[in-house]
Amino acid sequence: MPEGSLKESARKVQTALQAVGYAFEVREFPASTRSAEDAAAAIGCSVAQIVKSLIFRAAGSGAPVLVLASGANRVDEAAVGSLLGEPIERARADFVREATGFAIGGVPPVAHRVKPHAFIDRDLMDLPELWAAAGTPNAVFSLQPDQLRSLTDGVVADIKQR
Ligand code: 5CA
Repeated sequence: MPEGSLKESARKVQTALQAVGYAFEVREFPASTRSAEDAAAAIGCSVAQIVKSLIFRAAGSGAPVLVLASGANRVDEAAVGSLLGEPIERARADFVREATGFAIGGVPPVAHRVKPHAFIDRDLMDLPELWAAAGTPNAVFSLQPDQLRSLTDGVVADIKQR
């Protein structure tokens, strides 16, 4: 889709990706991509290939923490807290918007207002192609696991609930 026709928040993501040298194409779908299940259905990929960009709040410092999890997994918050060195808690919607500049349902892995600490679910690294949100509940882009790592400076770890 031509960049000029994207919604403002999706264009912000497209521009940020291009600025760091990636030729990713942000795609908007008529159907919702608000949840991992919605996104997988709209794209025609597996739920596991969807990158959930989840925002937590470090309990002590109040810093935003980005957890990039496979759509098929639930996050073990205690494991992330151990890696970070302080407990984390689920962020409220207003904190998500404040820290990232995006609303829940469209939070991308990149282009956040404040660059967060990032952790990547190891399961994502085994998949050839991933899809992540691109700023709105209808926008996504595809990328490879190594690109997710370099874009976010995320630490790859075992962070899923077992
Ligand atoms: N666009 C899709 C797939 S790319 C997407 O953003 N999925 S997501 O999983 O990364 O984001 C939705 C997540 O937001 C939910 O899994 C849930 O963890 C979180 N969420 C939903 N409602 C709230 C809320 N009220 N407060 C905090 N987090 C919420």
